[in-house]
Order: sequence, then C-alpha cells, then structure tokens
Amino acid sequence: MLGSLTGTWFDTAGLGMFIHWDHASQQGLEISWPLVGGGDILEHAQDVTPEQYHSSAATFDPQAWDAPALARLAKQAGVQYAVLTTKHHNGFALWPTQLDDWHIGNTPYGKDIVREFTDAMRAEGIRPCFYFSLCDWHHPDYPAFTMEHRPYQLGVSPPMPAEEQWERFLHVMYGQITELLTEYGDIGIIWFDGGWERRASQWRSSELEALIRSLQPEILINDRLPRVGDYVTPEQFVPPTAPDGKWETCLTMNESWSYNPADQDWKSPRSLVHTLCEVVGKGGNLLLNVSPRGDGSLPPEQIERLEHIGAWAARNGESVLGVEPGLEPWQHYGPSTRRGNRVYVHLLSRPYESVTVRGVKVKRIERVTEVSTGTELTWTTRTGIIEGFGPDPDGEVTIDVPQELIDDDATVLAIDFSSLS
Ligand code: H79
Repeated sequence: MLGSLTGTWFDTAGLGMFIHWDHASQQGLEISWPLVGGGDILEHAQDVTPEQYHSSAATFDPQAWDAPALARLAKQAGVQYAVLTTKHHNGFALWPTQLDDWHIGNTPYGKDIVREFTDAMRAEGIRPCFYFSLCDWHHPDYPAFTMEHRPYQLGVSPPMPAEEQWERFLHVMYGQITELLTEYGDIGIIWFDGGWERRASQWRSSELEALIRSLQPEILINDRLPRVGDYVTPEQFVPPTAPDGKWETCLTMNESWSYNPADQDWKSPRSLVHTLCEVVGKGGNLLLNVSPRGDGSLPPEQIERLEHIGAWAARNGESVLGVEPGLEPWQHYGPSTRRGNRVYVHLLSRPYESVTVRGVKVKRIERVTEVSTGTELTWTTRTGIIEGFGPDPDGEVTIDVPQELIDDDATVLAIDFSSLS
C-alpha cells in the first residue's frame, strides 16, 4: 500500500546519502549494468562479459575504506540517513551471508562492510538503511545472466527459472533479508530495486512485506517491491510538483552510480545545493549518491561536493534539515520551508534589490532575517486598501536584500510570524 504510514523521521530528514559500491569499482565499472551489456540503459555504463564483471571479487581488498571517516563527512554535510548497496543486481553481498558464498567474507578483505557501515553511521547519529536488489544476475537459481541472454530486454531476457530453482532462490533471498534485518540493529529503510523482472506474485510481495514488518516494525519500505511501498522514489529527477505522500529523489553527482572514472559529467556543487532546496521545499528528501573507489576511498570530486554542501549547511542548514514544506509555489519565486512560526524562503536567483512574498498574514510578521549572518532585514508590506483596515489581512511583504548578503550558493531568508495557522 502506498503512503500508508503517518509521520516518521523520514518526513523531515532532508538529506540522505546513497552509497553505491561493489568489488567491480576496482575496474571502474558502473555497478551491475555492464554485465548485461550496459550502455543502452545507463549512458556511462560499460559493456563487459559477466565473467569479466564478476572476476574482481577475487581481488577485493579495500584497504582505504574508512567507514567512520565517511560517516563524519556525511554528518558535516547534514546527512540524516545513509543507504548502502548491501547487494546490487550483480548479486555480490557486502556482508558475510550464510545463504551462499558470493560475499565479502570470501574476498581478501574478509571483513563485514555492512557492519562497519551500520556502526559508523550510528556513531554519528545517522540512520543506517539498506539497498537490496531483488533481481540477482549472479545466482544460479535466479538464474544468472549470461552472454546467451543478451541483449538485455525486459520480457525477452532475463532468463526464467524452473519452479524448484525459484523456490531455492526465494529461500536464499528471504534468508538474506532476514540476516540484514536481524543482525544489524534498527534499520531506517529497506530500499528495494530490480523488482521489474518478476511479478508481485513471484516475489510473494505480501509475504515478504509481512516478514520485514515482523522483523523491523518501524522500517520504511520504498516502492520498488511490486505492490508494496511506503514512499515513492523518483530516480535522477526532481518531480515538477510534489508527489502525494512521502517521497525521495535519488541523485548522482555525475551520471554514474558507482565509481566510474570515464564519467566526468559532474553536477556543480551549487546546483546540488539548489536541488536540495528544491526537493525539501516540495516535502521530499534528497538521497545524494557517493561512489567509493575500489580501494574504498571516495573520489576527490565527491568529497569536494559533500564539503561544499556541508559549508552551505553550516551557514543555512536550519532551512532544509528538520523542516516541513513552506509556501505554495505562487507565493514566492523559489522553494520555501517552514519550522513552527518561521518560514524560510530560498533565493536561487540573485534578487535585483528586493524579494516579495505573497499571500501571507502581513500583520503577523515580526521580523525578517538573513539566516547565515542573522542580519535583520528591512521590509514593507502591502495589502488592498480596504482589506488593510481589517485585523488580519492577507498581503505581500517586500524584503530588501543587500547585495553583500547574497550567498554564493543559495541565500536564505527567515520570516518570523507571531503565529501561522
Ligand atoms: O542502483 C541504481 C541503478 O543501478 C538502478 N537504480 C539506481 C538506484 C537502476 N536500475 N535501473 N536503472 C537504474 C535504469 C532503469 C531501467 C529500467 Fe527497464 C527501465 C528498468 C525498468 C524500466 C530497462 C528497461 C530495463 C528494463 C526495461
């Protein structure tokens, strides 16, 4: 059922961190898609044989992986929750699952990356969450994707299993989800993906949902397990109008999910700040992706962007973290948010001299400030002549914005009202 949950931490989380990582990051390959032929589906995904893709598990030894450092970087950026690819479409598990042998425990690294991730994030007060791919292009009972199944086409490939194979596969999959939801404490979200290859009846979606909720009553389930879902997940896109109910945009900093040095199509740090403001202003969360390299370290371009967002959040983060959506789009030319009786308006374009906010209870305005410096701004109000004689008229407020207060990324103004009903 979509949107069945009422208020949770997710509603005001604002910023999350997605982490796409896999042994094939050693090869600089986009995660999973290269093994089915890549490029037609994701622009920068390479094309390698399944054998080539899977081969780098044997050498996976990410000695520069530092989960606490990643958690600190996330924290300073304002991240409230983090979602790790515990297992992507390629089937490799980042924890030592007992259900089969295709996992981190059987690599030179050997340690449990999922455990390192959950411990490190919790230590920084960040909610750990799990991405889990339903489809598995490696498991023999799924069954595995091979060169014979190319080109990858929904309905033609992937291969379909015999009945007893599927039973065995579901046993593994349900077992893996049970491990993830019993061994690692409270998990914020289970973020499914890859469900399009089978129907809800084949996944046994209701049974799986019941299992998940019995293991973790508070967990959120995204909308990619067919016919289940607490919230919707637009991918690489900010919807023009707010979807109904809970939602989250997942977004990469370049055009690839995992480490891909061939893709240098980076979004500017400023545009990421703008996207964060846009998403939160529409009541969603931004799940911003990072891609550790094969040795576990983050590419410098991603560190730079997280630090940039963090620096902006240090100045202005109160306007996007722990807030609700603010005004209607017609009331102000930009995203706005709200906490209690304070409305935040985000300036994503430079004002000429002033900005106007419309349709507000002008006699209730107490003060207007520029958030990063706390500078009080001057403002005037206007209503219709007749309405202005009333006790509580709607009108517009025009705020003077001195050029020296314009933030390099996004200027935030706070309007305090005596009350907002
Ligand atoms: O993990 C990241 C990507 O690898 C994954 N989701 C993010 C979070 C992803 N899965 N699919 N895609 C990205 C591209 C989507 C392709 C699809 Fe289709 C369109 C799936 C279903 C329709 C292509 C066409 C594949 C099947 C039909």
